[in-house]
Amino acid sequence: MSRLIIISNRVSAPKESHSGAQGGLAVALQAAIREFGGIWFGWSGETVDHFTGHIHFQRAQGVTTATLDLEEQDIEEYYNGYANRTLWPLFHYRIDLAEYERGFAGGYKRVNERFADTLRPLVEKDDVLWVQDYHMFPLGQELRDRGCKNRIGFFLHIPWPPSRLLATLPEAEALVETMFAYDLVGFHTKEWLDSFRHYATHELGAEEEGDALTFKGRTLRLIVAPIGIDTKEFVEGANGPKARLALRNMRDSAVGRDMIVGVDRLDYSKGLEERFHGYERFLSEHPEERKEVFMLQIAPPSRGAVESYQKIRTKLEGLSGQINGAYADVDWVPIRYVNRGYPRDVLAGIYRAARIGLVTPLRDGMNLVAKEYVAAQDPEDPGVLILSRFAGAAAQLKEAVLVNPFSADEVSDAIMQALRMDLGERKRRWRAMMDNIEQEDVVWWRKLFTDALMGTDGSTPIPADN
Ligand code: GDG
Repeated sequence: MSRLIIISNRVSAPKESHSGAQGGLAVALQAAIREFGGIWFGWSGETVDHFTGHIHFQRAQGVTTATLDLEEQDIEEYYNGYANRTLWPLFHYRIDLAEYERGFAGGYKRVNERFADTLRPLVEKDDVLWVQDYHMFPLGQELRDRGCKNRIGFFLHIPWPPSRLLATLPEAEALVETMFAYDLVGFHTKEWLDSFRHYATHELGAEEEGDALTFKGRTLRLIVAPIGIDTKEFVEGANGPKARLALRNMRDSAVGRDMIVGVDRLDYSKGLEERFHGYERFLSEHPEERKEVFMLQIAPPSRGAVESYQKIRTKLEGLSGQINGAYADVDWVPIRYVNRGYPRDVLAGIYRAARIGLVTPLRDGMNLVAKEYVAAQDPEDPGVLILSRFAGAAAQLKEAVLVNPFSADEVSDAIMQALRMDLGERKRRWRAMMDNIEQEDVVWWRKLFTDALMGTDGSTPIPADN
């Protein structure tokens, strides 16, 4: 059997098992490494003065991780720079925020070369490699340039932008060309896959045949593989003691009011500003509802070294203050805005306490919060998910109340619709969404991809050195 080598920017080693400490993706990838043997390879999170290529090996609970330290300049140019100031905004359709700097592009290439240089000697003949996400687009090509003939797959966790937007990136053509180093490329939705295919065929001139694309003699296969959550673990967590305690505390503090919850990394792609405006529209249009509801927005800060993240943070602080200033009363505050993270099982209890899950990204590869909110609900009295049409999750969770997150009116109407929804309809919609979340969980996703990559899904196997 082939070993599986997973490569991503950051690596998650298994932690001592106390429930809900780790996200579903980390657990699923660790399980894959346990099943196939192999390594999880990536950046250690540490910086050093001079890059040495020294690899830190660790083994915990049957999972080997191999990590590298990078230089401060690497992190500035590759991580804070090209990954999070160039690619992230562009791939979330925000070319107004995307910064195109040669220095970033250079640092990004250098780090991918460093990854390839250090990883190459670890790769054995029959290993299968799986590269994760936008930090590592050119890694496959760098490995091929170093003689690596193994099967290599790539999965993109964020959207793929329309060709006309991607074309604004100076390195667009070169970047897409390097994708042909992979044997298999996966996306969360058909929409993202189609955008990639459009660029490859229309701008690059790749040939299309079924789910395969060929360019300059190399063929890659495309696959839609929507990621799920660790549903069983999450439902168990939601029924566990910590979640129950959190649920009780939330209910006590809600004093009979309906809670609307949002949980997001503090990121402009998550549509928090627009969400606040939508909620404000609801408050202004329905004065009779004001003290009947409140919104809890949990938003742990992320990528604080990047200016656009500092700006969105300041903006949201101002906006939540403004809304609270305009509407609050001595015994009621409309928005509880919290800039910190909570343990997963506490989150589960909070989700369950909420009558409405408000998930309104402007653009999102998938969005796991939407799935977690549904999974945490009480089957006998489930809450309502309001979900952006522009999240990848909308392709699966069709029974959510789907909204255009840019429209304050639609968000406001959806809140009203959710508050009025009777138990029968809430249960029917919840059951339909839960069926999907149970079937297409994170293990299903992982198998879908690795089976396709290893050729064990009944599709024509990809020749190892095509
Ligand atoms: C990228 C793509 C895609 C949030 N606050 C806390 C906390 N979280 C957890 C959530 C959820 C995760 O973080 C966020 O996942 P998302 O999917 O919503 O978003 P991204 O971080 O942007 O992830 C996305 C994903 O990759 C997977 O492919 O779905 O589209 O952008 O699990 O629960 N967790 C804890 N405390 C918090 O306060 N413990």
